[in-house]
Amino acid sequence: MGKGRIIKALSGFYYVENEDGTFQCRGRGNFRKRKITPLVGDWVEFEAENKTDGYVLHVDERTNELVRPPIANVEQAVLVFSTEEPSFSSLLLDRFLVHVEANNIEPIICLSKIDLLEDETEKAIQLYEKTYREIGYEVVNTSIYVDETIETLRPYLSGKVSVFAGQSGVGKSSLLNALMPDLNIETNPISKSLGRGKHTTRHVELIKVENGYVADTPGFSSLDFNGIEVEELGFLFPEMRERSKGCKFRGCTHVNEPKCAVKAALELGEIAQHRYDHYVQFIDEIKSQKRRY
Ligand SMILES: Nc1nc2c(ncn2[C@@H]2O[C@H](COP(=O)(O)OP(=O)(O)O)[C@@H](O)[C@H]2O)c(=O)[nH]1
Ligand SMILES: [Mg+2]
Ligand SMILES: [Zn+2]
Repeated sequence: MGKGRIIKALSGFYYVENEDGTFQCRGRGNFRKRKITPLVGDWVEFEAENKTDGYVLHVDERTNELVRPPIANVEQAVLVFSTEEPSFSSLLLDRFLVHVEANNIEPIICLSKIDLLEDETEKAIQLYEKTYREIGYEVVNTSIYVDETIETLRPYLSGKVSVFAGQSGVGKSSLLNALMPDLNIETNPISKSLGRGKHTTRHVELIKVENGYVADTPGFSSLDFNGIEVEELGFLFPEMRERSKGCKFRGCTHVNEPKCAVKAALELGEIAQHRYDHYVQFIDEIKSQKRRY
């Protein structure tokens, strides 16, 4: 009997790693009947007489579980947003941040391709950086052509399980290659990546980096607000979460209620207007999603 973490799942096998090495295991016979599906990232109990004939006996409780990619116990998400090509979208960033917060995952905001940053957009980007830092988020700037920026990102991956998330073309795969040159993950020039579907078999795997792990597939394929309630949304914006204690009404949604501490902070400029606007937009989306089902 041993304890370990599943780092890869492929063709019915689970690859469990611990300090003694990696063990190829099958799921225990009754898992199927009990509807237990071990996931990459799971902590498990297993038994193995050798490195290739093990059995996963028990799956520990998960801190979270992503559906696509199927991976459990993710601790950190590196949210990659290019400053140019594609240009920076604070709306999309806020959407990602809400999902990360809802899943109990620590975000790192990575502003990529800073070598392409134009003078006209630089000011705006710096202002965003300041806003997000003040909220309490970590922000790093990267360019795959500037080694020092890659080295600033590296320590953040230490000792954690991370996923890289973000729009297609922002440079996720390129960043992973820059961090771990042996990986050779395929990257796509933007113009060619559109349209043609690739038919490579995908499996999820955790790759060791900086005594942590990185999932080699992008996290969060779906960004709808399924499962997030209107009353909950304010708690997923850290700058609102703190201030909502000062609202007159319990369960204040910070939209039309009087004596709202969040709106007061907005008036004072302590909460960024774009963050609040996106919050209101997400509230509307949640409400119209509810109406549809
Ligand atoms: N100028 C510049 N281009 C980059 C950078 N990182 C990635 N790219 C380019 O952006 C395109 C998309 O990169 P890729 O890593 O495939 O993005 P992904 O879809 O997020 O995995 C490729 O043509 C890369 O060469 C960067 O830091 N600077
Ligand atoms: Mg990629
Ligand atoms: Zn309020």
